[in-house]
Amino acid sequence: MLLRSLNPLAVAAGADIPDAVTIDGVTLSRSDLLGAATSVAERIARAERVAVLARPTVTTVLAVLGCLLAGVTVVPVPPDSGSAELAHILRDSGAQAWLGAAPDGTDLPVVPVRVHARSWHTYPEPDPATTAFILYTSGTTGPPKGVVLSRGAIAAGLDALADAWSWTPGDVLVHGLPLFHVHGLILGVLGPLRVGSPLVHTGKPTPQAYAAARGTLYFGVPTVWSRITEDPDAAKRLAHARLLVSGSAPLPVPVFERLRELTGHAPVERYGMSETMITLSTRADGERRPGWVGTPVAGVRTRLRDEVGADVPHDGESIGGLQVSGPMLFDGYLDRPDATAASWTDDGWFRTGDVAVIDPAGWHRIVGRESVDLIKSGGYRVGAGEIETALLGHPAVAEAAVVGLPDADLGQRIVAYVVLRETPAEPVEERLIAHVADQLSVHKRPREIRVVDALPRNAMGKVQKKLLH
Ligand code: MCA
Ligand code: AMP
Repeated sequence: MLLRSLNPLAVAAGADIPDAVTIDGVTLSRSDLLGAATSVAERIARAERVAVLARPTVTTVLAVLGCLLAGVTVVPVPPDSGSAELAHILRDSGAQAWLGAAPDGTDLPVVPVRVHARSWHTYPEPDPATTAFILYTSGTTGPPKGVVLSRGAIAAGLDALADAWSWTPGDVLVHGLPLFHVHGLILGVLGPLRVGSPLVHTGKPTPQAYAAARGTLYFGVPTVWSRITEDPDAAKRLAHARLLVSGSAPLPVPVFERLRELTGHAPVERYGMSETMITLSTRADGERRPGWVGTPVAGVRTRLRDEVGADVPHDGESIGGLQVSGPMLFDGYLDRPDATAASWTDDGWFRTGDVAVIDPAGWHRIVGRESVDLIKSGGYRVGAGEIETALLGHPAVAEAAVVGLPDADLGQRIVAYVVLRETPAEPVEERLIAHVADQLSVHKRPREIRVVDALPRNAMGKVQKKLLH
């Protein structure tokens, strides 16, 4: 039963860890975390679902841990959420209160998190099928959907990674990723607590911050690693590390090679989704292949299917839609039975929407996505549709088409093509960018607006995005 427990502090029970979590300049021991999180649990134990404004602070960590102790579902909210995105997440999730920090002008009750409060009450371990998190993630159209992740799925996902990466209490994890997604929050906070290894969160994931933190295990999205390779002095200071792990988006081969050259470490690549946690990874004790994301982690099976559902051979060359199964998969999209049903095959496999090849030894290479409407920018998943809707809500915009164009720093750069209602008296580009940042979130803003006279459309009137580049 211990294996499936998701009381992250119980798993590392035993000796105290004096520096269990360091974040935003504050260090808490394991017993500090347990005492303060239990006091949070006492305040919210009767709630079902609470929203947590996921700033990288100790308050966020304690709010999440308190909910896990009490069996309350956490809805992490991006701290830069704009008005439309925030309203959507709160309405859709049915969150009953803010736990910890809250945005200005909120209508929901706010339950404070007291960092110095302590309680030693013990709670029974909730059923592994209980929902731990509802994480909001973008689809190709419409507003973000709530991904329902159970305690059991998270426990299985973290244990599979500890195995793949030989992650032990002797490690110190360093990262500076946001705390509202699988990568930074589940892997990056719950992972070290479950394993019993200290965490150092750097705030922003800058090359200087990574170089200054003395860790053994470092997590980053490709943009973080690419920026580190552009700062060779910082990169060389990572030579002492045990493992550099890259994920959330494709790691360009030149960045892989440069990182190996500067740090002496070939990075470990791993692949996953909010819906599936991490399903594929290079192993700590195994081969590393630039451009490849490794083999299935414990409990995972994968297969490739073509457009009509026929089997695609695992020959290292044939390309097919990647489907996965395993114990770390989500339970479905919140209140979206149609979207949930559409993402599963009749025989119980999850359609990732990614296109891949698998070689005879079980190695996977992610070739791309099935839809041009899902963009990965800086490791963030952004739907073209939600940005188009936001742009169309601006009075100056008559038509909009959003694409992800290749970008050396961000992987893909969000570019919006717009047709304006009338010729503006002054340039509108900056105002449109700010409009999306205010409505959705800063990281979803287009980096570029291109004003055009008309969008390319086919005979059916559908925008031909492949012509926008
Ligand atoms: C610029 N800024 C603006 C505007 N323009 N603010 C408001 N309105 C504007 N129009 C400000 C920003 O607020 C910020 O300010 C600064 O400009 C820099 O913004 P930006 O360029 O967007 O950020 P960055 O520093 O370049 O970010 C790069 C990054 C970030 C750090 C790599 O993209 C990142 O954290 N990515 C991680 C994504 C992630 O964790 N994905 C995991 C998904 P200020 O400096 O004041 O803040 S989970 C997943 O994918 C699966 C499961 C998996 O496999 O892991
Ligand atoms: P998210 O929902 O933010 O979890 O994004 C999941 C998507 O990120 C996947 O469907 C992939 O398209 C992409 N992704 C994650 N890790 C990798 C990787 N190592 N290589 C290529 N794409 C990745």
